[in-house]
Amino acid sequence: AGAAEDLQQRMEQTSLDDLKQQASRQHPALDPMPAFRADGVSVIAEVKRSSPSKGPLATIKDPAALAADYAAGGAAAISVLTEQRRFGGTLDDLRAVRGTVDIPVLRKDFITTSYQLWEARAAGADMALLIVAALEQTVLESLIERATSIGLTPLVEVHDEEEVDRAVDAGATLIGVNARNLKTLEIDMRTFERLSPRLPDTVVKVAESGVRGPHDVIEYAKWGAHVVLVGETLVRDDDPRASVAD
Ligand code: IGP
Repeated sequence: AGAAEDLQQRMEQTSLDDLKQQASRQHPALDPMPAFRADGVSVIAEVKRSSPSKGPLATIKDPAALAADYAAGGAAAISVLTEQRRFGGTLDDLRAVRGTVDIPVLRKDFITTSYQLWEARAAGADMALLIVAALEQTVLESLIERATSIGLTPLVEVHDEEEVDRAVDAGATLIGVNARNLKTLEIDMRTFERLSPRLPDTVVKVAESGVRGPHDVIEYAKWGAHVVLVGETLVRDDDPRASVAD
């Protein structure tokens, strides 16, 4: 059994109509873009229990408390991994975080269907991740449109030149360059340096993965990042609140 079966099971349990009902009871989605476009580099702080490369990263007893720490440290948004099999996350984690913070929340998962976008909004997410490498162009386009019509801001993830062009062509305005190669899981921050000039000035640029401390944030900012997304370093931190503030 894999992620596809998990999704299948959720679809049997909760109809699309039910999700739409739940979504209509949520507060309207928050728009992260004004904060991202403001001066200075913004931080998206991630709730990440495990990773496929390293296994369990930290015992997160209370995702909501961790997210509250991130927010108190000045995070512009919270990312919640909701993928169960490789990252140990759930939509319940996202719901818990949503109930606690009043900044935008990103659903970080392998989203391939509009059902998953509705799940995200029904759980209270404001943003959803779309990974270009996992989606055909027509599907990418329709998911960007659908996300936007639901009120979600799509964060469109790329890893090479061709994917940058596909993201831009599909109309993405928030684009994340993942320094981690999803096939080899190796991290190379210079992927962002290389791809950043290829992104139009109108796009908000997010540098994803590989941040070990303030020095790396400064490096990404120097290369043109408006936003950095930090997971492992923060979940392992004894004082994530102070580290976000740094
Ligand atoms: C965070 P890191 O190196 O700070 O833990 O990385 C984030 O970029 C990473 O979790 C991530 C990810 C993804 C996870 C980026 N894109 C896609 C799962 C799926």
